[in-house]
Amino acid sequence: MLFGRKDRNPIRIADKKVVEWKYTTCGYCSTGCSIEVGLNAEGNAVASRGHAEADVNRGKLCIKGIFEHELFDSAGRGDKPLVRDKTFDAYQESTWDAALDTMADKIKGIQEKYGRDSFAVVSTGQILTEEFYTLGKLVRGCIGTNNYDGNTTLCMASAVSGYKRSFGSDGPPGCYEDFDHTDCLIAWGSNLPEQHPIIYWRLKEALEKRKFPLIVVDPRVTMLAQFADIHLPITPGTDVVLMNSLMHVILDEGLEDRAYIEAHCNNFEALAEEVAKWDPVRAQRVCGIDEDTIRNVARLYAKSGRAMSIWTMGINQSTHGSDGVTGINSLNLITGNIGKPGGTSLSITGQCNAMGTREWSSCSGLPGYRALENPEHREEIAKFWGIDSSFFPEKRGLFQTDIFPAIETGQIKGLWLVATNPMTSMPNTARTRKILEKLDFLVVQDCYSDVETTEYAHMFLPAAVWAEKTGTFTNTERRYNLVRPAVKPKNTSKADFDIFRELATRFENGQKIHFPETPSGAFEEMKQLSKGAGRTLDISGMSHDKIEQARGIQWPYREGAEGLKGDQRLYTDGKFQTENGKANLIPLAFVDNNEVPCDEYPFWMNSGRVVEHFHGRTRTGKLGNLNKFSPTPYMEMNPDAAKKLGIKHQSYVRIVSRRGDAVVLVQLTQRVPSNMVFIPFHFYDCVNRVSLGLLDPYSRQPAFKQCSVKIEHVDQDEAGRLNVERRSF
Ligand SMILES: Nc1nc2c(c(=O)[nH]1)N[C@H]1C(S)=C(S)[C@@H](COP(=O)(O)OP(=O)(O)OC[C@H]3O[C@@H](n4cnc5c(=O)[nH]c(N)nc54)[C@H](O)[C@@H]3O)O[C@H]1N2
Ligand SMILES: Nc1nc2c(c(=O)[nH]1)N[C@H]1C(S)=C(S)[C@@H](COP(=O)(O)OP(=O)(O)OC[C@H]3O[C@@H](n4cnc5c(=O)[nH]c(N)nc54)[C@H](O)[C@@H]3O)O[C@H]1N2
Ligand code: SF4
Ligand SMILES: [Mo]
Repeated sequence: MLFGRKDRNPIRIADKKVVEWKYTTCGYCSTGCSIEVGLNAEGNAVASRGHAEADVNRGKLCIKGIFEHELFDSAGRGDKPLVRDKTFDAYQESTWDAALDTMADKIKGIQEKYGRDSFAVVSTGQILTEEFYTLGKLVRGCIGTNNYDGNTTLCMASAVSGYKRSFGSDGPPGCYEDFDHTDCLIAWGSNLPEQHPIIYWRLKEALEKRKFPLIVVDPRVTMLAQFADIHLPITPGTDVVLMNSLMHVILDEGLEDRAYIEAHCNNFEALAEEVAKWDPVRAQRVCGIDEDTIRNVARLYAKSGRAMSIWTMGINQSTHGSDGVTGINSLNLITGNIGKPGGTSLSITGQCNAMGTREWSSCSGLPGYRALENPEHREEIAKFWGIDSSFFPEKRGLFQTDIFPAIETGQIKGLWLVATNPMTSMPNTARTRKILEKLDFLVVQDCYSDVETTEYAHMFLPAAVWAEKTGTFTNTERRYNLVRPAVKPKNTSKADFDIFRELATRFENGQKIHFPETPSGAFEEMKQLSKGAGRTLDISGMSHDKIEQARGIQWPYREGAEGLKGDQRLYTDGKFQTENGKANLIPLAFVDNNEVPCDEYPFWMNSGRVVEHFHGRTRTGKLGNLNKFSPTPYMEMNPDAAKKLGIKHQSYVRIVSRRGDAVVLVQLTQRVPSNMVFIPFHFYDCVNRVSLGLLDPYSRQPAFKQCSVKIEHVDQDEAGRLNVERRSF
């Protein structure tokens, strides 16, 4: 193929000699793009392209998706199961059978000695839904520990909690197509162009066809903020105050949708009483947005016929994360903007299958959004699995962020980590390290043996990566999409699905419960469990083949459904999953409990992501084309603040908090205000050495985005050497 003028160095795109394209779904973010992986005659993955007929991405992929095929053979993949008696002894290679025998024995030993809940399991948002369902069966039905959670507590827990408090159930009610209908959009703490590039592309396309105001609430001038009509650089951790004040103006000026409130909402008077306290004059002093802008935005939002809000970690990762979500929901409820095209409250999910774990993993309850607290639900699942319902606990156990402190206090002695790397992703690395070192038995199950947490484990189980396996992911808009294997599992790595099944046979209940041999068998069970009057999470009309044919189907999609489209929106009839069917308006008192800048630690430390990398870089750090664009741990700093401290662009500095310190390269930029620094969290031994992570009272999610730091000069040569060491994975 030739591009450009023929007589002047035309760019040639190498012919990769693809003989077959395999349908699958991207394994990074929750956008849910349909991908085709190209195989050459030898069966090697050599190219990736977006699927032109997929509704989500319509042929597009972002920079991570384009290089997905390079992943299978990337460095550091696990080869064989590894075992050792003591942390820091040399690992011995093992067979799968021997490793799983040891694992089952160790779990049983710990449970016999210290009780069933003394062994904990923390999973992820990154394995397939059928794997989640199977893991749930194993943990809830066979191992029987109640201390079972996922890394989604670091990510989506506030959204889940807020949705449940407002609407009586989890499940994002909107869809990407809402961009095509809305008249006003507020994005709260969400940087779509970098973190969900293809959702951003959908938004941009909608904006090109039909202009509507885009309002971005973020203390940083993110890429999305640069494109916004109005940017609200909010004081960190004060979104709830802004929400209260927006609602204050709306009620004060009579801009609310009275009919909708009366027909579909509980508790309006209590909400009105609280927001009455937050006139813009008072609110501006707390949230840093001037009173006129607050009034202007409130009027824009309430007067546009259809308004929507989206949000991501700027809201969820906060000490008022769950409250913030209910605040956004209330803003939409009082303006009648739920369940209608362009009027919605849509949390933008994080990991590729953060939705799948919420739906089916049994982490915080039982499969299909069932609750441990509900005796009928316990009975129903126990019967379906063929065990006694008394085996289940009667309320949920600890969240991930409470499991770790319970290891510290000795209540929990053993831990199994499935597809999560707390050494990089949990706040306060020094504390995390000490906690992991305290364990009698730690198993890490990951595709990459060089993941940092393996250093503290007693056993490493090599898992297959996403497109070496079969199953489904659910994306941000409740759409099931299909992952088909493009290649075989590398080395002796196994699909997580098979690891769970094989471990289950080693437990007593594993003999009683049927574990289907294939992911589609597990999918059939999920379908059975999803059926029922009034269930929104109904997938009974789907099958793997149908999902592929449709390139993704949204739930609910009931048995006998015609066509290949599920419901685009929830709550279109204004009926919610609460006792009286009405949504709850929740008054939000503001509690100012963050670690705020002071004389000694004068900067806010904010953290997040860049487009090229995904989390702890186990994948993107090894792909040349991604890593070369963002090879170094760095920190955004305002030039005025730097000048005062005598800090130069591209010099190294040490950031210090009450927890620890880290050395980073400075990038001077106006993206951050003069009292804030921003650091991507992708690098090990960096931002989370410093972070605090106070917990939200409802969701137990850490406030990764707020703490205070000071900045010190360091020896440039020494820091440079340290940095090179850190980059070489
Ligand atoms: N390239 C890439 N994409 C990803 C990921 C990745 O690692 N890399 N990870 C995926 C996952 S799991 C997730 S959860 C998402 C995260 O997606 P996003 O949440 O969009 O990304 P972040 O950069 O973590 O945070 C978003 C913004 O929150 C802002 N913020 C900080 N404090 C506040 C505050 O007090 N109020 C408000 N309103 N905003 C605040 C930050 O300045 C930041 O710009 O991305 C997903 N997509
Ligand atoms: N400071 C700060 N810290 C943060 C955040 C922040 O914004 N700031 N964000 C938080 C958020 S939102 C999140 S989601 C977490 C993410 O933090 P982690 O959960 O630690 O995320 P990853 O680094 O993606 O770790 C997932 C691991 O699973 C492995 N893996 C991938 N696919 C598979 C598979 O199919 N099977 C198995 N067995 N393993 C697999 C990967 O190799 C990787 O090692 O970080 C949180 N930490
Ligand atoms: S936007 Fe997300 S799902 Fe789509 S290609 Fe990029 S990383 Fe993959
Ligand atoms: Mo996340």
